[in-house]
Amino acid sequence: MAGGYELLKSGGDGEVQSPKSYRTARRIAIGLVACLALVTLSFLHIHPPLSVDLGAQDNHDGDSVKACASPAPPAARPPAPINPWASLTIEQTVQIQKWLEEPAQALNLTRGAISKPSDNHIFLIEAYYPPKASVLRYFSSLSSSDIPEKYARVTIHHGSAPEPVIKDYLVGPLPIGSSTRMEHLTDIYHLDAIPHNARGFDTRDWTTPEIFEKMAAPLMEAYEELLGGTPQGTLITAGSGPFSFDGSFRRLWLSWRRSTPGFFLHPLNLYQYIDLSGTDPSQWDQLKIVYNHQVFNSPEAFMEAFHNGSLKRVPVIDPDTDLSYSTRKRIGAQRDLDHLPGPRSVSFAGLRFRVDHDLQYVSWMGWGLYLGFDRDMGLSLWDINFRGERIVYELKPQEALAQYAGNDPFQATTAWLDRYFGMGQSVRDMLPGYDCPHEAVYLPATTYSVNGLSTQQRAICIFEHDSGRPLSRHLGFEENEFGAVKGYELVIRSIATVGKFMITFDYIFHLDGTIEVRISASGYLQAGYYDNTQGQYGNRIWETSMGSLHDHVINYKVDLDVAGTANSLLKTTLSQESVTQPWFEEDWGDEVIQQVVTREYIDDENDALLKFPTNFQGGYAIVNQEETNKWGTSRGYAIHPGYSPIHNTVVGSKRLMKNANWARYNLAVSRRKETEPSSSSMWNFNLPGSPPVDFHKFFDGENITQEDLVAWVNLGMHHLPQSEDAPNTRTNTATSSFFLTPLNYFDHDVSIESTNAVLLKNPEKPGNPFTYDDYGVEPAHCLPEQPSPFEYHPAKMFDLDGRPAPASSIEDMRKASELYHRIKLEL
Ligand SMILES: *[C@@H]1O[C@H](CO)[C@@H](O)[C@H](O)[C@H]1NC(C)=O
Ligand SMILES: *[C@@H]1O[C@H](CO)[C@@H](O)[C@H](O)[C@H]1NC(C)=O
Ligand SMILES: *[C@@H]1O[C@H](CO)[C@@H](O)[C@H](O)[C@H]1NC(C)=O
Ligand SMILES: [Cu+2]
Repeated sequence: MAGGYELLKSGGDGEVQSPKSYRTARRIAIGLVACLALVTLSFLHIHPPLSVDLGAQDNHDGDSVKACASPAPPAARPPAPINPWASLTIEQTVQIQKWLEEPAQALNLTRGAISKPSDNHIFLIEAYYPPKASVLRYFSSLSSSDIPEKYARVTIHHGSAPEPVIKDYLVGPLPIGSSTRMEHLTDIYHLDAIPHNARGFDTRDWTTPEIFEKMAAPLMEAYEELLGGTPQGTLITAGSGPFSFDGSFRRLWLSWRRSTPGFFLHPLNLYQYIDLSGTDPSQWDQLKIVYNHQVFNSPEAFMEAFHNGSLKRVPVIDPDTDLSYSTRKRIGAQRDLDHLPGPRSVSFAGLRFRVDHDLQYVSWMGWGLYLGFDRDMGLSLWDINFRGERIVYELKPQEALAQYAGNDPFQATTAWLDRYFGMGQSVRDMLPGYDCPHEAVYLPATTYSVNGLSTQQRAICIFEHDSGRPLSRHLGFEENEFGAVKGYELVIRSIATVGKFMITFDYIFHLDGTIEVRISASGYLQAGYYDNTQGQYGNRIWETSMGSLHDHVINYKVDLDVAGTANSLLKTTLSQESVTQPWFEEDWGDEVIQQVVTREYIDDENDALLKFPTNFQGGYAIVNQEETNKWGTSRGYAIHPGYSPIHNTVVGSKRLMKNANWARYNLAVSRRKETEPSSSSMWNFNLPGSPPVDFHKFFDGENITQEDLVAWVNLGMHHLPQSEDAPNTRTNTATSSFFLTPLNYFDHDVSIESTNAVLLKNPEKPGNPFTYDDYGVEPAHCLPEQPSPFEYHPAKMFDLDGRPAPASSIEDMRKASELYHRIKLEL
């Protein structure tokens, strides 16, 4: 604001400004005072006399700067008094846990935190979403007898079964009562039971003594000499995945890293392939060791070569080497004026969005929606309405893959599917003022793990911001042509940290009915060990570190309901034609080459595995053929590519096969089914050959014309890391988005309804300023509340009986957060 705005002065002729623009100048001056006040607010508290000065300024002006209204959001008016997608409360979860542990259920359970692979334990308890039909019935009747029954999904590791296996169960109806039953949940999977070798992620795998004894102890001497450290000291290890092809084994490559801040960027060149199959750790084994491109089939062979002088060695890095390139500590000279805090956004007239904290319902400018949150993928959006019509029933991330390349066994075999690790479970509190603006409203989320329940108070943030550009504008001279609509947007955000890497999930609502779905990535790379054989697979970023080439692809479920649930898939193609017309003169000839649009409906689901056309000549939309706008055009919503609309480069890798075949396309459209709720599952990661959810099986030749449809849309990035990825990847280019945007859905652009807009009128006399109508919405000014001091708290933990648990140690917090990237082998 203070950034150099000056009223235009017309030459040096001293022309008198109109009273209106004079007032504007005064307003700006007052605003400037308010901004300065902001900067000095903390000071003010200690030095009251300053505020007297401020008051004096105001009195001088004739009206005083009042304190702004509290930035709390006004109460929301959800369409129903319940959220059908609400997570289970801690009490509900504990009640289910106790019920499952009753002898009547005969599950022979051991509590997760003390269980061994050969025990039965509960891996997950969470809400299971009700069928769409029952939710829609309830929303249209709002009769309490139509409230959908609540069910939980429970995952149990049956480690003590003769054939150890993982099973998912439905438990309900809830609350637990005489009618509560438990049934094996199979109809949403393409496998009856999940092989135990593909079981859920558990950091306690690394506390098993056999891991240290068999994998690390025999190599101790070599670690010190070749890597310059020991597993108890300056080295840590990391595991790559997937761990299995079809569940017949559980094996992974370990690679070593220096234990230093930003250890992700300090890989070393020793790799060990280990076998952790089955539930008996005494059977676990070490299969291969690779050091500096030399391969050994046993620790004995490796150690023999190490001792007999035949091992080709790489010099160990000097212990005094400065490793700080991988830290986030500020370096360099301070830039000009960077000692001042930058601008911050303040809603001077109070927040303009409504939030129901308990129901997790949000509304803004004609939009209304419910939020959900789960272990696997975190935040999801439900029943998204705009101006009284449902646009989207469900908008939910499904899976996030990252497939690497390299000339070493670790990078070359890594193909993460992050749902396995629990992207929702890996959400931590946001940094207020940094991750979201100061006035953002935060919502909590609670997830279940074998170690207990964890609540993040700031899992989700919601804020409105000024995009800084008008949504529409025109300069004109006919009446009512000249004006602009401000480009305000509502953002709903959550940030998941999966090991090394953060994904910011944004849902951005626009005034014209557009929803922008965007991800941005940051955090550390999974760096590879650099030597001169690695150039084809990335860029060198340090002495012995490289950024390894990889693709990210993130899949979303978009259940659009465009003017109802009967929808079709419209394909639009832009191409070129030559036409001759009688109306041309000989000068140009009678042939014209021009663009032409063709439209077709894709009827067959098998033809709905789609890529965007070259040069984006055309695209795809979900339309209702039976509902037209005023101009007779079918009402639709387009799936409009945004930034980096890529799909996976690699097809046919054994490590990403049937478990992620959604990643081959930009988008795909299938008939919506309760038995196909998701394109992936947490076990898909470790079962590329026979996954529980095989996306291609959704496409079985059904007619998708005027049916309830789901679009499965991919975002992503071809990530060829560079030296500027150190210390962390930057969100400005590591970003991807798509838009759901009205396509002949309305008769005209509805953002013209906005009163945060201006309409100009020609001056009556040449030289006078334009007059204008601001619809009575003038910039407000007041003294904003002082931003809360920065604070950050660890997650609140509860044990499986619902009691507050003692605060986690930093080591436990690290284990839960750094996953397979920092395995501390325990002695
Ligand atoms: C219960 O599980 C334990 C392992 O936790 C196992 O040793 C025992 O045999 C199981 N009991 C039954 C009845 O299956
Ligand atoms: C050293 O040990 C390796 C691994 O067992 C063996 O292949 C090689 O022949 C040995 N070399 C000498 C010189 O003994
Ligand atoms: C699909 O269904 C629509 C509407 O019922 C029908 O017009 C069309 O012919 C069907 N397509 C095929 C290939 O059966
Ligand atoms: Cu990346």
